Amino acid sequence: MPVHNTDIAELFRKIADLLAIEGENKFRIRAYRNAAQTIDGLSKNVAEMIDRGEDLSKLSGIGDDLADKIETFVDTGSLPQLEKLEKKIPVELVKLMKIRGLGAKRVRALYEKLNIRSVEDLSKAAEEGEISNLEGFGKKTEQAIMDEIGRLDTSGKRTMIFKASEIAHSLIDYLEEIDGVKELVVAGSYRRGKETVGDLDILIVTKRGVNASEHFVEYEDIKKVLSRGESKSSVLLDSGMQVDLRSVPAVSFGAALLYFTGSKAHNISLRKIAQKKSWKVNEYGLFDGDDRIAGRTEKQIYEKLGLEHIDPELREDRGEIEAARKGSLPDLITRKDVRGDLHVHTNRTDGHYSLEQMAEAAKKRNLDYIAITDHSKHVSVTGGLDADALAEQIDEIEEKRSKIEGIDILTGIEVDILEDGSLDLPDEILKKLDVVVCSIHSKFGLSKKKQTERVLKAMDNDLFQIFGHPTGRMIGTREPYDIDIEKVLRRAKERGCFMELNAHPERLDLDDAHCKTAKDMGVKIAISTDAHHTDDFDFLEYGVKQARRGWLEANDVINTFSPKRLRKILKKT
Ligand code: DGT
Ligand code: CA
Ligand code: CA
Ligand code: ZN
Repeated sequence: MPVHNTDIAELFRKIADLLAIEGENKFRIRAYRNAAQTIDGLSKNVAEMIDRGEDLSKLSGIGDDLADKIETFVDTGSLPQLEKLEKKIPVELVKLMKIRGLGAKRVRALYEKLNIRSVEDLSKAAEEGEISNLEGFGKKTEQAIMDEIGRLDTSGKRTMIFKASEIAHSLIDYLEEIDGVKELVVAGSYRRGKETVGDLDILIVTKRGVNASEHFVEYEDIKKVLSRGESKSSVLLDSGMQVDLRSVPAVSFGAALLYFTGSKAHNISLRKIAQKKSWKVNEYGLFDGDDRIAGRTEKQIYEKLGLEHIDPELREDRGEIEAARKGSLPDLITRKDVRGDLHVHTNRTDGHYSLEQMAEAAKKRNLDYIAITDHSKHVSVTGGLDADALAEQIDEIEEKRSKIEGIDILTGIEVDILEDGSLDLPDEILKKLDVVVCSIHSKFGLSKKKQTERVLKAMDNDLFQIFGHPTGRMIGTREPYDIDIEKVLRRAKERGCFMELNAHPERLDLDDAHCKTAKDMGVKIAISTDAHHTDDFDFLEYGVKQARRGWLEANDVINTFSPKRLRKILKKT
């Protein structure tokens, strides 16, 4: 197994934590933490640097001693020093240090006085009121610990956006019943359209005298109320998702929305701009001394800071602030710009509906065209089509095309890219199609070099149009295969190929960062649903969100084009 930089950084953090619990001197502890930070920030793989004989002790914060330790760890997968520490101190204690409000000293006191070794021990002791009896801990600390444990329950577990969206919609419907609601918005990563969401951050503005919290904590899907108060309450839902509800006054609504939408990095950059003008920005407003100079809307605040309004999906501190200052923000694609879907399956392979049913469903979603792209024979479990079966399907489409009104049906295939980079069907049949999506469905384990070459070679075929779900990842369940996307993008640019942004919420592949890279390199994207079911066309919403996070405009996305323009750019020969 290759050692990743994150493994080494984590190792050093663990040692630092254990040393802290042991009561080691703070300089030694800091040395490990600094080293972890250095390694986290490196753009090169440390194990590979060792292979090349590079001197690690040249890195900032890494002396000879730590350089030796890294080599030992990379060579053997363990470190004697860590093993020794682990014998003295239960490693689970390190987890306790992650609980906000518990430093090394307190963790040690809890261990020595109450024999608390794990989060479970801690939770039990807190509930039984043992902690508030300890010297240096009070009732308040005990309550804070209980709240944090509730939070810990859910941390690490992220919810996919479509699930989060379902949860958020029901909750919003429920909260809208409150009398006197003036504003109700889900902020946080959800509003930024991230592919997964940690928790939901809801903001509410109501008429004076309304206590929204009271209603909130009565929601039926609540497993546990973590805290309740008039301005802020937190609950844990049965689904495991945490929700924070904050009541804010209308004069601060824009400021609160900006603050709780984040991202944190974006907020920090805004704060710096305010500071340069000797102003202060927080969740209550933008202040010049004690004067609130903006706060009601986000736009006001951006304006005062000399910035154009920035769409939530861009707020990741990836250059959007600079662009907003210069007036060069992208005009982000919207769902309305999307006119067609270029990756659709039918019951000829593993889809569940007929061509007509899929066409009807697409029409209902205001699409002007779809391409039927069933699997090719290599994916035999789906009943993938061979050349004859595909020829039959082409005939079927041509025959039915005139009968299905109001939507244009393109012929197509999702053809497998075989291990040697050839396509699973002969050129003669591929040539007859409007749309050729090429995908990998086998041999995910190839080395990065081989996997990349497989795709580059496939792109040499003039009939290769769109690279389907380019990294093969499934969020939370399957890592992407090892592939050099930048190389692939460069070849796509040279060869006039397009990249898919597969809108299936478990894929969202390409991801946001790769979409931006593609755009910067001048490679266009197809946002496709990979629909197997009539409802799947609704996935377009998530694809568009991801595209917006990747700075894409309508013109960067080929399925915003008219059928005529699309047919023209798809033809290379
Ligand atoms: P998540 O829930 O993990 O998917 O991600 P977010 O972005 O929703 O983060 P969350 O729920 O911890 O906080 C919501 C927003 O509140 C976050 O995007 C920015 C803001 N925020 C939270 N903590 C801080 C902080 O320490 N400093 C600043 N400047 N902003 C913060
Ligand atoms: Ca959140
Ligand atoms: Ca939150
Ligand atoms: Zn596929």
